This record gives sequence, structure tokens and C-alpha cells, in this order.
Amino acid sequence: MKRLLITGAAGGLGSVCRARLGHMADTLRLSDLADLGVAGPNEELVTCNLTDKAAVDALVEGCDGIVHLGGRSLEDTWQVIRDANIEGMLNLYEAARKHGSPRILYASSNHTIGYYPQSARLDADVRVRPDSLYGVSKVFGEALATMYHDKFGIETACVRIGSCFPEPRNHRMLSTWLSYDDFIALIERVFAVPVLGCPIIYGSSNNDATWWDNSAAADLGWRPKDNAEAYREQLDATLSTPAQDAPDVLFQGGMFTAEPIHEAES
Ligand code: NAI
Ligand code: 15L
Repeated sequence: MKRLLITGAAGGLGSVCRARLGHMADTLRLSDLADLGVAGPNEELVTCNLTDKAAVDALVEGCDGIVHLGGRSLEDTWQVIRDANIEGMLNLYEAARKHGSPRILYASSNHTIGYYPQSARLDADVRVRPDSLYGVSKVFGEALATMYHDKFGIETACVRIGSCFPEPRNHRMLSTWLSYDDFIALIERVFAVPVLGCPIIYGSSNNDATWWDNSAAADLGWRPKDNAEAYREQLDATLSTPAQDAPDVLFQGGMFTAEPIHEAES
């Protein structure tokens, strides 16, 4: 493709995508609120607040694909969540509708279903059970993507990312971990398949301890290769086993279920 936009490009996953997706497009357009440093050979850097409708419109114009990572990535006050993840998402899809309907990979989250017990096995059709205002905002994003697909034909992969870090950080992540290699391979598939639609995809590696069933998205041809099990001994040796009634043991969303509602300071 000619131009691939990555929002949230200064963040954890955005930096990985910036380093590893250059081959996918003639130009990477990288955007964030935060500093993006110096542009590389095939890079365009755009400082943009997702809440700024006109700026997002200009950001999306001329892009053939979007990896949408930008937004608040943890629980916060409603104001912060609403601005970045609700208003920002709407601005992005309105811009996409006006500028050629580029295909989108949307970084949703396991916190859309975080209140399911870890004993549950989930497929793409289960009712959502968000565990936080953050999780609710990701449910909104999935609903918005679905509506823009049904009404306007914009294709989106709604990826309920588990825990995408270099290594699993705790015992819960033995189930939720998504390796960087597997994430990059997923992005490549999403933009390679002739028809995408608007699937829900659980973003986790090939973990023995998985809770999630991706069979509804089998046509995508994404076959994650890494397995968090390789880190179990290391985690056992370095971390104490959490109490059996700890949120990190009971719920798929782990500690997010224990988050209070964050009230804005007046
Ligand atoms: P991050 O917090 O490191 O990166 C998010 C980026 O978005 C930041 O660079 C931030 O400056 C930018 N941003 C925030 N508000 C913005 C606004 N109003 N306008 C423009 N940019 C804004 O998060 P990370 O870990 O890289 O995650 C990327 C995406 O993936 C997020 O949407 C997150 O919710 C989602 N995700 C990540 C998971 C993970 O394990 N890393 C798990 C599940 C979902
Ligand atoms: C998320 O949605 C967060 O963005 C990330 O920082 C992790 O907390 C991840 O979920 C997780 O559940 O491990």
C-alpha cells in the first residue's frame, strides 16, 4: 500500500510497529500526542490529538490503511477515557468515511470481557463484560467499528489484545500474553487478506493456558507461534503465587476488575 497510518506511534506497541511495519507501505504516517523524535526515510510524523476533529480529518486523508493504537490504555477518569477513546474513535471513523474508507486494525482489549471468570472459555460471540470505564470505551470502539462496517463498508479487525509485552509479566499473562512477533504477524494478515469484514479477534499467542477461541476468525490465516508456557518456570521462580481469591486469579481482566471509578479532581 502507499501510506499506512499508525496512531499512538510513540507508545509501547506503536514503537514496535514503527520499527517493524516499514515494509508494509511506501510511507508510514506516524502520529501521537507525544514526541515522535526524528523521521526516518519512509516516515511522516504528525503530532495530533485524537480529540481534534479537523486535525484527525487531515491525518487520515491519503492513508490506505490504519493501525489504530492511540488512546488511553489504562483505567482513568471518565473525562480522559471519553476524550481519547470515545471522541477520538469517532473522529477517526468519520475521517475514514470521508477519505476512501481505509481498512483499520483497532486495538481493542481483553478488558471488554474482563469480568468473565478465568474458568470461562470465550469465543467471538460472547456478551461483553467490561471491567472498567476503559473496558467500556473499548466496547464502544468495537460497536462503532461494526456500525461503520454495516453502514459504510469500512473493514476493521477489532483485536481484543491480551497482554502484548516482550514477555509475560505474571501468572495471568500465561493465558493473555501476545508476543510482539505474533502481533506483527497478525497486522500483516489483516492488511493482506482480500476480504476482512469486521471480525472480533482475540489477540493472544499460541498459549497452552489460553481462555480464548479464535475459530470464527480462522479464514484470516493468522497462526500465532509463541507460547507463554515457555516462561512458566521463570515466573514460578521469581513471583509468589497470588492468593486464590485475588482478582488476578479470579477474573480474565485481572486487576482491572479491582479498579475504583476514578473521579476527576474538582
Ligand atoms: P501506550 O499507552 O503505550 O500508547 C498509547 C499512545 O496513545 C501513547 O503514546 C499516547 O501518547 C497516545 N495517546 C493517548 N491519548 C491520545 C490522544 N488523545 N491523541 C493522540 N494520541 C494519544 O499503550 P500501548 O500499550 O502501546 O497500547 C496501544 C493500544 O493497544 C492502546 O489503545 C491500548 O488500549 C491497546 N491495548 C494494549 C495492550 C497491551 O498489552 N499493550 C492490551 C490491550 C489493548
Ligand atoms: C490493556 O488493555 C492495557 O492497555 C495493557 O497495558 C495491559 O494492562 C493489558 O490490557 C492486560 O490486560 O494485561
